[in-house]
Amino acid sequence: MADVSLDEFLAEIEGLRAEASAALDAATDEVAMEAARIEFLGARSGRLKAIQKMLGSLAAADKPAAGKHFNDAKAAITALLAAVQERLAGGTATTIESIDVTLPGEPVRFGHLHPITQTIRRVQEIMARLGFESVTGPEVEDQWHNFEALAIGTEHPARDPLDNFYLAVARGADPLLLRSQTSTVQIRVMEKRKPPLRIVSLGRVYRPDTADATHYPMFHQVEGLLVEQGTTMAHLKSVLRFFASSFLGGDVKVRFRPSFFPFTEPSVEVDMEWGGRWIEMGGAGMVDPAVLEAVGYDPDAVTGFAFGLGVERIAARKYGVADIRDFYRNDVRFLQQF
Ligand code: FA5
Repeated sequence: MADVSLDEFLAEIEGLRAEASAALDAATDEVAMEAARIEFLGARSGRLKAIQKMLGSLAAADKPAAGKHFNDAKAAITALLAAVQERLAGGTATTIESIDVTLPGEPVRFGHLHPITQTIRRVQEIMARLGFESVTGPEVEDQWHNFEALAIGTEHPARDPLDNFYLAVARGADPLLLRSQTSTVQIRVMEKRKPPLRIVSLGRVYRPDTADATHYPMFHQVEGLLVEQGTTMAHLKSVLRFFASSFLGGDVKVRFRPSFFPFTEPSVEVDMEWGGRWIEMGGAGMVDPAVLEAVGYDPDAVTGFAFGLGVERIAARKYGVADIRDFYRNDVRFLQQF
């Protein structure tokens, strides 16, 4: 027969734990703390020791549970003692270090995508709604893709070394270059795929232009290409108008001015009117039959249109930026506005 029931034992333990906690909390100096330690944790006559002896008087079945509670209580009182020791060692410092919840918090600063990256993604989204798939091409190009396949012959001034970044690396006899336009991607896609085609390509291009408010030696273009049966200039204008209205918001007028590009016929300059001002955004036209032939398409079976716009120019227009060089000055005060 057990002399002590489990309930009695547990009540004993809880009582001791509460008393120890109160005594240690109240200890304001080393002497009081040491007295509490001896009273509760003392190895010979501590009160915990006394309770431990009671364990022997419990029924065998209750011993594991009782033992566990005993160990928990001992660990808790020991931890409390360590905390009091730390509190007393730290002196008054601990009270002063407590947190002043009335102070304003430190604001967390979030970054965001560069306005040109945001513009690129937005353009891709808008064009996707018209079924234009986003594709990319290399920035280091050969002369076939940058010029020849686009009907820009050897004598054309656009190939002038002063107007291009030619590299000291050649493929065959022709030096490679940093592409001067994204029209290269038109060729790369048409060489690999059969019509119908709707693609859009946004990426960096390079020209040794002197930097000013509307020019930068590295800039981005958005190239669009659609090749399908029965395509006309009217489709081109509708797509550009939809694009401009979606991108800039509101009703944007699109104007074509006659122009010349070796790879489109007819060719036009694309101006957009928004907020009362006309701005040149890029070039466009119907894909020249010579280009369709160069990539193995039948110009009698399909027609297509292509356009190329300056991304910095359309971004500047949208955000009211007067000088595109601001996009590349890395001034956080400027960039965080977007
Ligand atoms: C072209 O590059 C043609 N590939 C566009 C094209 C595509 C025509 C498809 C027909 C069919 P252009 O050289 O005009 O065209 O350049 C197009 C646009 O790029 C310009 O209107 C302008 O918005 C932008 N651009 C040109 N040079 C710079 C520069 N240095 N810095 C910033 N933007 C520029």
